[in-house]
Amino acid sequence: MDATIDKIYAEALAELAAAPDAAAVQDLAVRYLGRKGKVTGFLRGIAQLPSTERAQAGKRANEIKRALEAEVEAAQQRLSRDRETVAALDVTLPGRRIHPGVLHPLTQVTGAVCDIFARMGFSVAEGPEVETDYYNFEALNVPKYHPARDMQDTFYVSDNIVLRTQTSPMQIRVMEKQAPPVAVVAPGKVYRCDSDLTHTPMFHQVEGLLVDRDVSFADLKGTLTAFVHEMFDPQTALRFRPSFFPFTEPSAEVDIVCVMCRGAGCRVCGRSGWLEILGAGMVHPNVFRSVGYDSPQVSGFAFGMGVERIAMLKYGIDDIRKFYNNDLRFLGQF
Ligand code: 2NL
Repeated sequence: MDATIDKIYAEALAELAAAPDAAAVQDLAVRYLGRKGKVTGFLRGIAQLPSTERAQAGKRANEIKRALEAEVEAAQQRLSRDRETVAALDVTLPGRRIHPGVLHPLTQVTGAVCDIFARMGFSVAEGPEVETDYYNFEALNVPKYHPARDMQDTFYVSDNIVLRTQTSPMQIRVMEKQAPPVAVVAPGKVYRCDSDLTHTPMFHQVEGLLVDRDVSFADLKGTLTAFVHEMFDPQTALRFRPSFFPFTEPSAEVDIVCVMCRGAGCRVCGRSGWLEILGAGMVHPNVFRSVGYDSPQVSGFAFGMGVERIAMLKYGIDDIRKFYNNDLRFLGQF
């Protein structure tokens, strides 16, 4: 007799495992545990059994009834949970696009310039954008009457305080703290009262300074040639033109062959075939005097370049304002 109830139980479990949905489980519960169900029928039949078998069969049948009820309950819960999950997860929806950020092109170019000089042994120094008249002009041999000091060209915070017009003040600070040899680049924001197609009141600069015994103009030429060949094409031709800065003597401006026309002459280079990319020279003895360096004993070169200009030439960008519009279609290209 026990064999029969165990068979019913095995049959019910097999059907339960195969039940595709909650309705099938409900149907199964009725057929086995309902008033006319197989398990209920078996329990009723126990009364007809010989009295010796009754207790044993009743005990077993009740165990199985409770076990099957628990299995049915568990199956119903599992199926209703699955249904909720399906409702919450629509696998046909398109995925959400992830927009990984990129560094601003000017940040990238500033980093690339500093990296090239770092590989040549320069360290990197950053400092304040608000400076005293002394660090921005006086220590750099910029005389009182020089046009760069004019209100038209410089943002004055007060009589003595300016927004730095170049990052050289940082290099003055380095020389004040450190005895030669010195090899440093100073990247950062600078400010000039100027605004048109190629000028913005705030722009970015990288300046460089190298001081040691016996530093010559040839060292300057070699260092800047290596820089240009790393930053642009290794074949890029460059030339040094005589120029003037109060803080260097002699001074030069450096041109590279036009990246657009390769020297033939075009709109970008004003038909000259050359593009100016930086200014440089041998550090003026008066600058060394300001920081207490022994001028004939040490010599050095310095240079300064506009990051916007380098980036415009490198990427062929025609309008400086594109760097500041924050148009992601532009910024996302770098
Ligand atoms: C330019 C030219 C230049 C320097 C910057 C410098 C710094 C020290 C001493 C001497 Cl501490 N010179 N800097 C020298 C020559 C040119 O910048 O056209 N910048 C955009």
